[in-house]
Amino acid sequence: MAKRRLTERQKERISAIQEKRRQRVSETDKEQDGALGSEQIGTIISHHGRSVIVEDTQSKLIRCSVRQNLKALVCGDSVVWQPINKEDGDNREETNQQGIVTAIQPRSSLLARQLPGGEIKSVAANVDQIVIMVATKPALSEPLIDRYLVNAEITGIKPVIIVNKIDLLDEDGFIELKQRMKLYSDIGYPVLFFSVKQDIGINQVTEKLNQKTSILVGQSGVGKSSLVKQLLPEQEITIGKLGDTDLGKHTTTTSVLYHLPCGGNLIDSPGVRDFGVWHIDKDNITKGFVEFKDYQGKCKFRNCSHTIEPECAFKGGVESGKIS
Ligand SMILES: Nc1nc2c(ncn2[C@@H]2O[C@H](COP(=O)(O)OP(=O)(O)OP(=O)(O)O)[C@@H](O)[C@H]2O)c(=O)[nH]1
Ligand SMILES: [Mg+2]
Ligand SMILES: [Zn+2]
Repeated sequence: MAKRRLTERQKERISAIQEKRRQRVSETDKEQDGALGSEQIGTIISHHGRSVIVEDTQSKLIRCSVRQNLKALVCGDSVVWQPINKEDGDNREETNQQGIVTAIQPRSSLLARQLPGGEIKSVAANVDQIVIMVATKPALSEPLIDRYLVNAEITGIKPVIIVNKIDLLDEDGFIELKQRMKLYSDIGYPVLFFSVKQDIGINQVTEKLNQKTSILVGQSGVGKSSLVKQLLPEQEITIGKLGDTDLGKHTTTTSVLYHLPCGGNLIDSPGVRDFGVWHIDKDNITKGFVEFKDYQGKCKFRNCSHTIEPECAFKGGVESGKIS
């Protein structure tokens, strides 16, 4: 589609309209302020359309709406919120709204992904670790693991790979799987073999989750919620059914942050088909592959595309078996 050029006049008109809208929003916000209690700190536990569940410092859950001028909040965000003081005849009980989020605290990290339409969607904030869950069913895909890893490296969040459902493999199948996953352990990523069904590997998993805030990501049906349920049997968590198609059914529809008994937090997230890297430019994608690090800047040509150029360090790395 050809880009439409806006004239200066049109631009001025648009920004005047936007400014007016901003003023209107802040006036409604001010009107509400009279009914608000004092400012408090909380954490976003989950997100439901325009409202969020905030956990206060006493572990109480409060349903809050979000000030319109704030950017999109995500699970794990630390926020400032104010309780709504109820007056007689107030029918807010029906909406169950108990507070308003008025500010976001600075984020230590933000995981985002690109939607198929191109839009960048924030996934979770303030996480220390990305737990990439894959399984023997739905089938394991290295390109998908790679895209998760690139996203993790670019965001600066440490990844861990969990391979679930090893109960479905026979001995030879397990040997083959371990060989495939060696690709990742060889370049420094922790790989844990696991089965929720047969209770294999849970100790190593808890050890990794201990005292950290982690987000569980991976395709639908790999068993993310099943792991959460195993760690928190008391919690009401819906587990999906695997159909004949071998694909999950997108059982989890919204991210939720859970507190772990071992200390730390675990965010369960909805399964996604893909975790696109299209929003990351070529140089940064290259940096997202840790095994390229030693070869960066060592090609004969400074602008080497690592495809057809002679004396390409990357291709040398592949030939010597150091890069897969
Ligand atoms: N055989 C086997 N099945 C498992 C294991 N873990 C989970 N499952 C099954 O896998 C299916 C999907 O599990 P969920 O935990 O709902 O998967 P999910 O990753 O949360 O899926 P979404 O919420 O859709 O993203 C369920 O039928 C589980 O019973 C396992 O270790 N072995
Ligand atoms: Mg789930
Ligand atoms: Zn090169």
